[in-house]
Amino acid sequence: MSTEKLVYVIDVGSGNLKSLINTCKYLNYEVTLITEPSQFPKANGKKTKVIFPGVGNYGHFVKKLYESGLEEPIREYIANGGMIMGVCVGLQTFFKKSEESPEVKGLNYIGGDEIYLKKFNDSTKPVPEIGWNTLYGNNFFYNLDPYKRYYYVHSFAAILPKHLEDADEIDGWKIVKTRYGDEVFIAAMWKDNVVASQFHPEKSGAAGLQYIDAFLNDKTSPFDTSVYTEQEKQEKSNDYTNFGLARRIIACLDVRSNDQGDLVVTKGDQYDVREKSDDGGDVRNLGKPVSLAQQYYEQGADEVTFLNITSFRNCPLKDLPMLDVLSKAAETCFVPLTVGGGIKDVVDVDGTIVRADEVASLYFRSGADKVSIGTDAVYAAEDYYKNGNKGNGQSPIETISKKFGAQAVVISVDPKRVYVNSPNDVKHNTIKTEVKGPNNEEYCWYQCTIKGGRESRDIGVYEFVQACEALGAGEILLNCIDKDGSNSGYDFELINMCKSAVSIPVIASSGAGVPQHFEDAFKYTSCDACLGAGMFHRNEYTVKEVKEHLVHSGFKARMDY
Ligand code: 1PR
Repeated sequence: MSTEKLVYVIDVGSGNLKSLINTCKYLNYEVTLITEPSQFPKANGKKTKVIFPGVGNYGHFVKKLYESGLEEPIREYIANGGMIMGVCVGLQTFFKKSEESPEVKGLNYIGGDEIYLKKFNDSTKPVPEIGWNTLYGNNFFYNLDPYKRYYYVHSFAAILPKHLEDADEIDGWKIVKTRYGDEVFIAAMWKDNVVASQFHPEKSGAAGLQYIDAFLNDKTSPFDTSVYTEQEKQEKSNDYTNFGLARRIIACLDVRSNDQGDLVVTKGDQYDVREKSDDGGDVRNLGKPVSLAQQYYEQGADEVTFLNITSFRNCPLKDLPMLDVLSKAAETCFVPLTVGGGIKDVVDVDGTIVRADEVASLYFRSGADKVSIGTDAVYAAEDYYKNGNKGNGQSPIETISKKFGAQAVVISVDPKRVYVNSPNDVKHNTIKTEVKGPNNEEYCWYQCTIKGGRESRDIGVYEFVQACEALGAGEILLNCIDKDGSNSGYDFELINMCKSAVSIPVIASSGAGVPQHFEDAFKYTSCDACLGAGMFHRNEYTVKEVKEHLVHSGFKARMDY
């Protein structure tokens, strides 16, 4: 094997490792993992390439770096001129400190006591920043492009003080910036043999692949933007109407075994996934999960979500069917992948208890970026209120969030609308609705269900999502059983109620039937992303058509795929 085609990847248990390995392999590079100092290569100028990926909690990550004895070898490698690329928390580690974990010391290559990792202001925008943002500045490098979008998922960033927002260089580092709402932060930085990005290039589609390829092949110049027409520049540029983020479109695959035992993508009407027939009907088969995921990636889906909808049935851990699906999909889909269904403490066939964070870890190691929790999140929220608005530290939300970061924990909620005559009739948060009930009721609340809508619980969505946010969730996937599979558009009242309850991002789901429904959701609610399923699986519309519709209607969408 020629040494030029080898890249080393530092492995301190980071969640995005598998995705980075996949991108390097896709770019025809062999990958060698570094888990201990002896495996560190000797710096040999441009010939040695090391990638330093990080995700999740800064303190947890940096502590693991020190514990594994890799801090000194990294410093030595850099001092000797070896090429290294930091990703996300990998970039953050080059700063002196982070508000996230003040007790932990970073490598301190840039920023000193003035620029370090600070939490975004969540009173002005959703935090974490999750989605596709642009870059700006006057000092681009490594094929980075101001007209492309890159994927971010983080609550902390090297936020620049106001007087430095126009800077293109700091402490001898070239910097490229990103604006998220009212704050500007360092998105990428380059000095000599070290380059790093806050965004995830391994999840940034073609734009991210170009950047990693440039690093691996020493193409230090910026992308040549003269290839764009003025109209293309206009369409691709950022107008900051959505804090800087493109309108995010997610394709969702509900996966289960059919009666023949094959794993298929299905889609229900109000969660009933069987064909209508007198004898019960077969499970609807709308395709194979991996090939559909690939198809949606190519159509420009900004994320793909897989839900194992029969996860309440117990299954030996090693046979978890979605592990293989994730692992294959992650080989060619370079956008964020979420997996849900069965993220809970499980008892394996031999009686061993496997904790939810270990189950989640199996998925992350297979290529998932986020896990979504349904049923167990409802139990956790109920316990939270019983416990005087406190977590017990043991729920899947808490354990996964602590280990992998809040951004990796999505809560998938399956609510049903319940009508009441007056807000005083129930203890739950109600709304005055424009869609009156069967007996002309003017109020409703949204009741949480578990086990795919099979069981209703005594907790409303408003209270539920607040508990989940407090326990450490990073995003809400807001389904709606009444609207699911109806092709009649999203439930705006539900979305607006949920948005008013939390400051974490909310994904609108259930009811999309035509591109106009996505536009309406972005127009009439402040949802952070829209998810669609049936209309894509039935080939009625492509993801690309939805995005073109949005752009035509004046919304910014990621079109560079
Ligand atoms: O409870 O943590 O094991 O997770 C189970 C997961 O499976 C939950 O996320 C739950 O929402 C999901 N689920 C369970 N049963 C069903 C079902 O359909 N019978 N699917 C189900 C829920 C919701 C969306 C759906 C949209 C958009 N699916 O993902 O695809 O409603 O559809 P549309 O655009 O066609 O209207 P746990």
